[in-house]
Amino acid sequence: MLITLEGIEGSGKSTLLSGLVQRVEAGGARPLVTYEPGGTPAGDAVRELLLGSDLEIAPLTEALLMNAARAQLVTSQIRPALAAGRVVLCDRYFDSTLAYQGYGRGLDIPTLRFLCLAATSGLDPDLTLLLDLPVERARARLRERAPDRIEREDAAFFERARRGYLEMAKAGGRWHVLDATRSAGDLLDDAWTILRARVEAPA
Ligand code: Z5A
Repeated sequence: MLITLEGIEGSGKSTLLSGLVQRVEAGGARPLVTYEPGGTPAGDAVRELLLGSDLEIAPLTEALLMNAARAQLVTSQIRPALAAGRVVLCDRYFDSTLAYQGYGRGLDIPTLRFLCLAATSGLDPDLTLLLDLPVERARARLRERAPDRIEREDAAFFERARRGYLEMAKAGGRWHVLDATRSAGDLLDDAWTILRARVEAPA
């Protein structure tokens, strides 16, 4: 079972993820917990280039690098964990590319979907939790932190990414939208209600 967390930065994904991991582990499972971009030595090197550098990186290059890190993560970590029957919890996945490089930067969505399909060899999440939060609220939470290369974009960029996520979530199915203005404890309870039956179901 592949579970992904999505949302703009500061929406509380990492906080929710650590709470979910505790609950999944308390049930006796040994989940793979990972993130994008990164999660492997090669992927983390690409992450440093994408987020930690001041390099000028064109939107398509950015999308390709995100997918290069993703291909490594899916091949070397996620697919083997799923094959071993483990639950995988991933902080961001290909929906981030569609939201940021697609809706945010304006790249062609079908082209991005093709790149993501190649990078993941068609592996879709079973369940995606979207933490939805107004951009201003999210930015206020991160005010103390030095912004990385992408976080230096203006609010309009993140508004487009947020709108993109909400647009994608209209598809329903694997998508569950959580109101991220709620407290971290309430969010964890909401998310656990959605996940519990699935991760505790007998194999
Ligand atoms: N990116 C991309 O463009 N394309 C792609 O394909 C992929 C990624 C995969 C990755 O950043 C960047 O790469 C990201 C998208 C882009 N760029 N931006 N901008 P990252 O991995 O370094 O960071 P992030 O994913 O954006 O997450 P974050 O900034 O660490 O935020 P978060 O995980 O969503 O939130 P948090 O760390 O859990 O919480 C932030 C603060 O809010 C913290 O002080 C918490 O204590 C507080 N918090 C958390 N929950 C709550 C609630 N419920 N109420 C109040 N306060 C809360």
